[in-house]
Amino acid sequence: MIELFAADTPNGKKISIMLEEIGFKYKVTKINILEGEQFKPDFRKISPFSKIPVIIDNNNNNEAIFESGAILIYLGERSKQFYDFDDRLKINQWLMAQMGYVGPIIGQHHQFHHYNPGKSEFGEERYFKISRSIYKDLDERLSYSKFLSGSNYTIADIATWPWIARHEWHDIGLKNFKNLCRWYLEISKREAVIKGYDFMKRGETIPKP
Ligand SMILES: N[C@@H](CCC(=O)N[C@@H](CS)C(=O)NCC(=O)O)C(=O)O
Repeated sequence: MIELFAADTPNGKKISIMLEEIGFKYKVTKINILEGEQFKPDFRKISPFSKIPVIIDNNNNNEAIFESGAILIYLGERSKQFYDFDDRLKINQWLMAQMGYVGPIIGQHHQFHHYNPGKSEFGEERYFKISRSIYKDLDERLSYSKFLSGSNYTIADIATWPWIARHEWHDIGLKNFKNLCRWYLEISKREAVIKGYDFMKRGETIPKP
């Protein structure tokens, strides 16, 4: 059994989707980040930066793992799924690009454009512009590659997809990016993605482009 500590955010959904994909049994412990539960001393013992997601693997000496990219690699290695050893070099690049660029930039776009509009013209413009170029760059990649790291669906797609699933907040127009849209819709149809998307069991459905 895996215990998943998460909130209902793109970083949380990465892990619920992966757990659904690999078919590992898991239970969700909700961390209410709006009420500051991430700062409680017990949670900080397993999450040094007070962030979700974190997992504890009861089948591996209760190992606790933080950072969504590290968790995806761990689960990929444990399950031998979606993280093919021979494709590691490519998968790692697309995974790290998500962790270090796509997620943090779109996260800032959420902050300035969605949550706090009107507070900083500079912040709004900057992250809108870079998020738009992320859509464009992903679209270009997907014009000649079926999935991000190549012809197979991998943890790089699992890490990136939940961020694009927030496309309604972005106001960039997913529909205008034909290849990104194709990739998004193809992944949206997967049973594990549909289930993992609604891991908080609130009846959430995947937003259409
Ligand atoms: N690089 C981290 C980022 C995690 C992260 O930023 N989590 C957010 C929710 S999506 C969080 O816990 N925020 C609470 C806070 O910043 O206080 C990862 O990918 O796991």
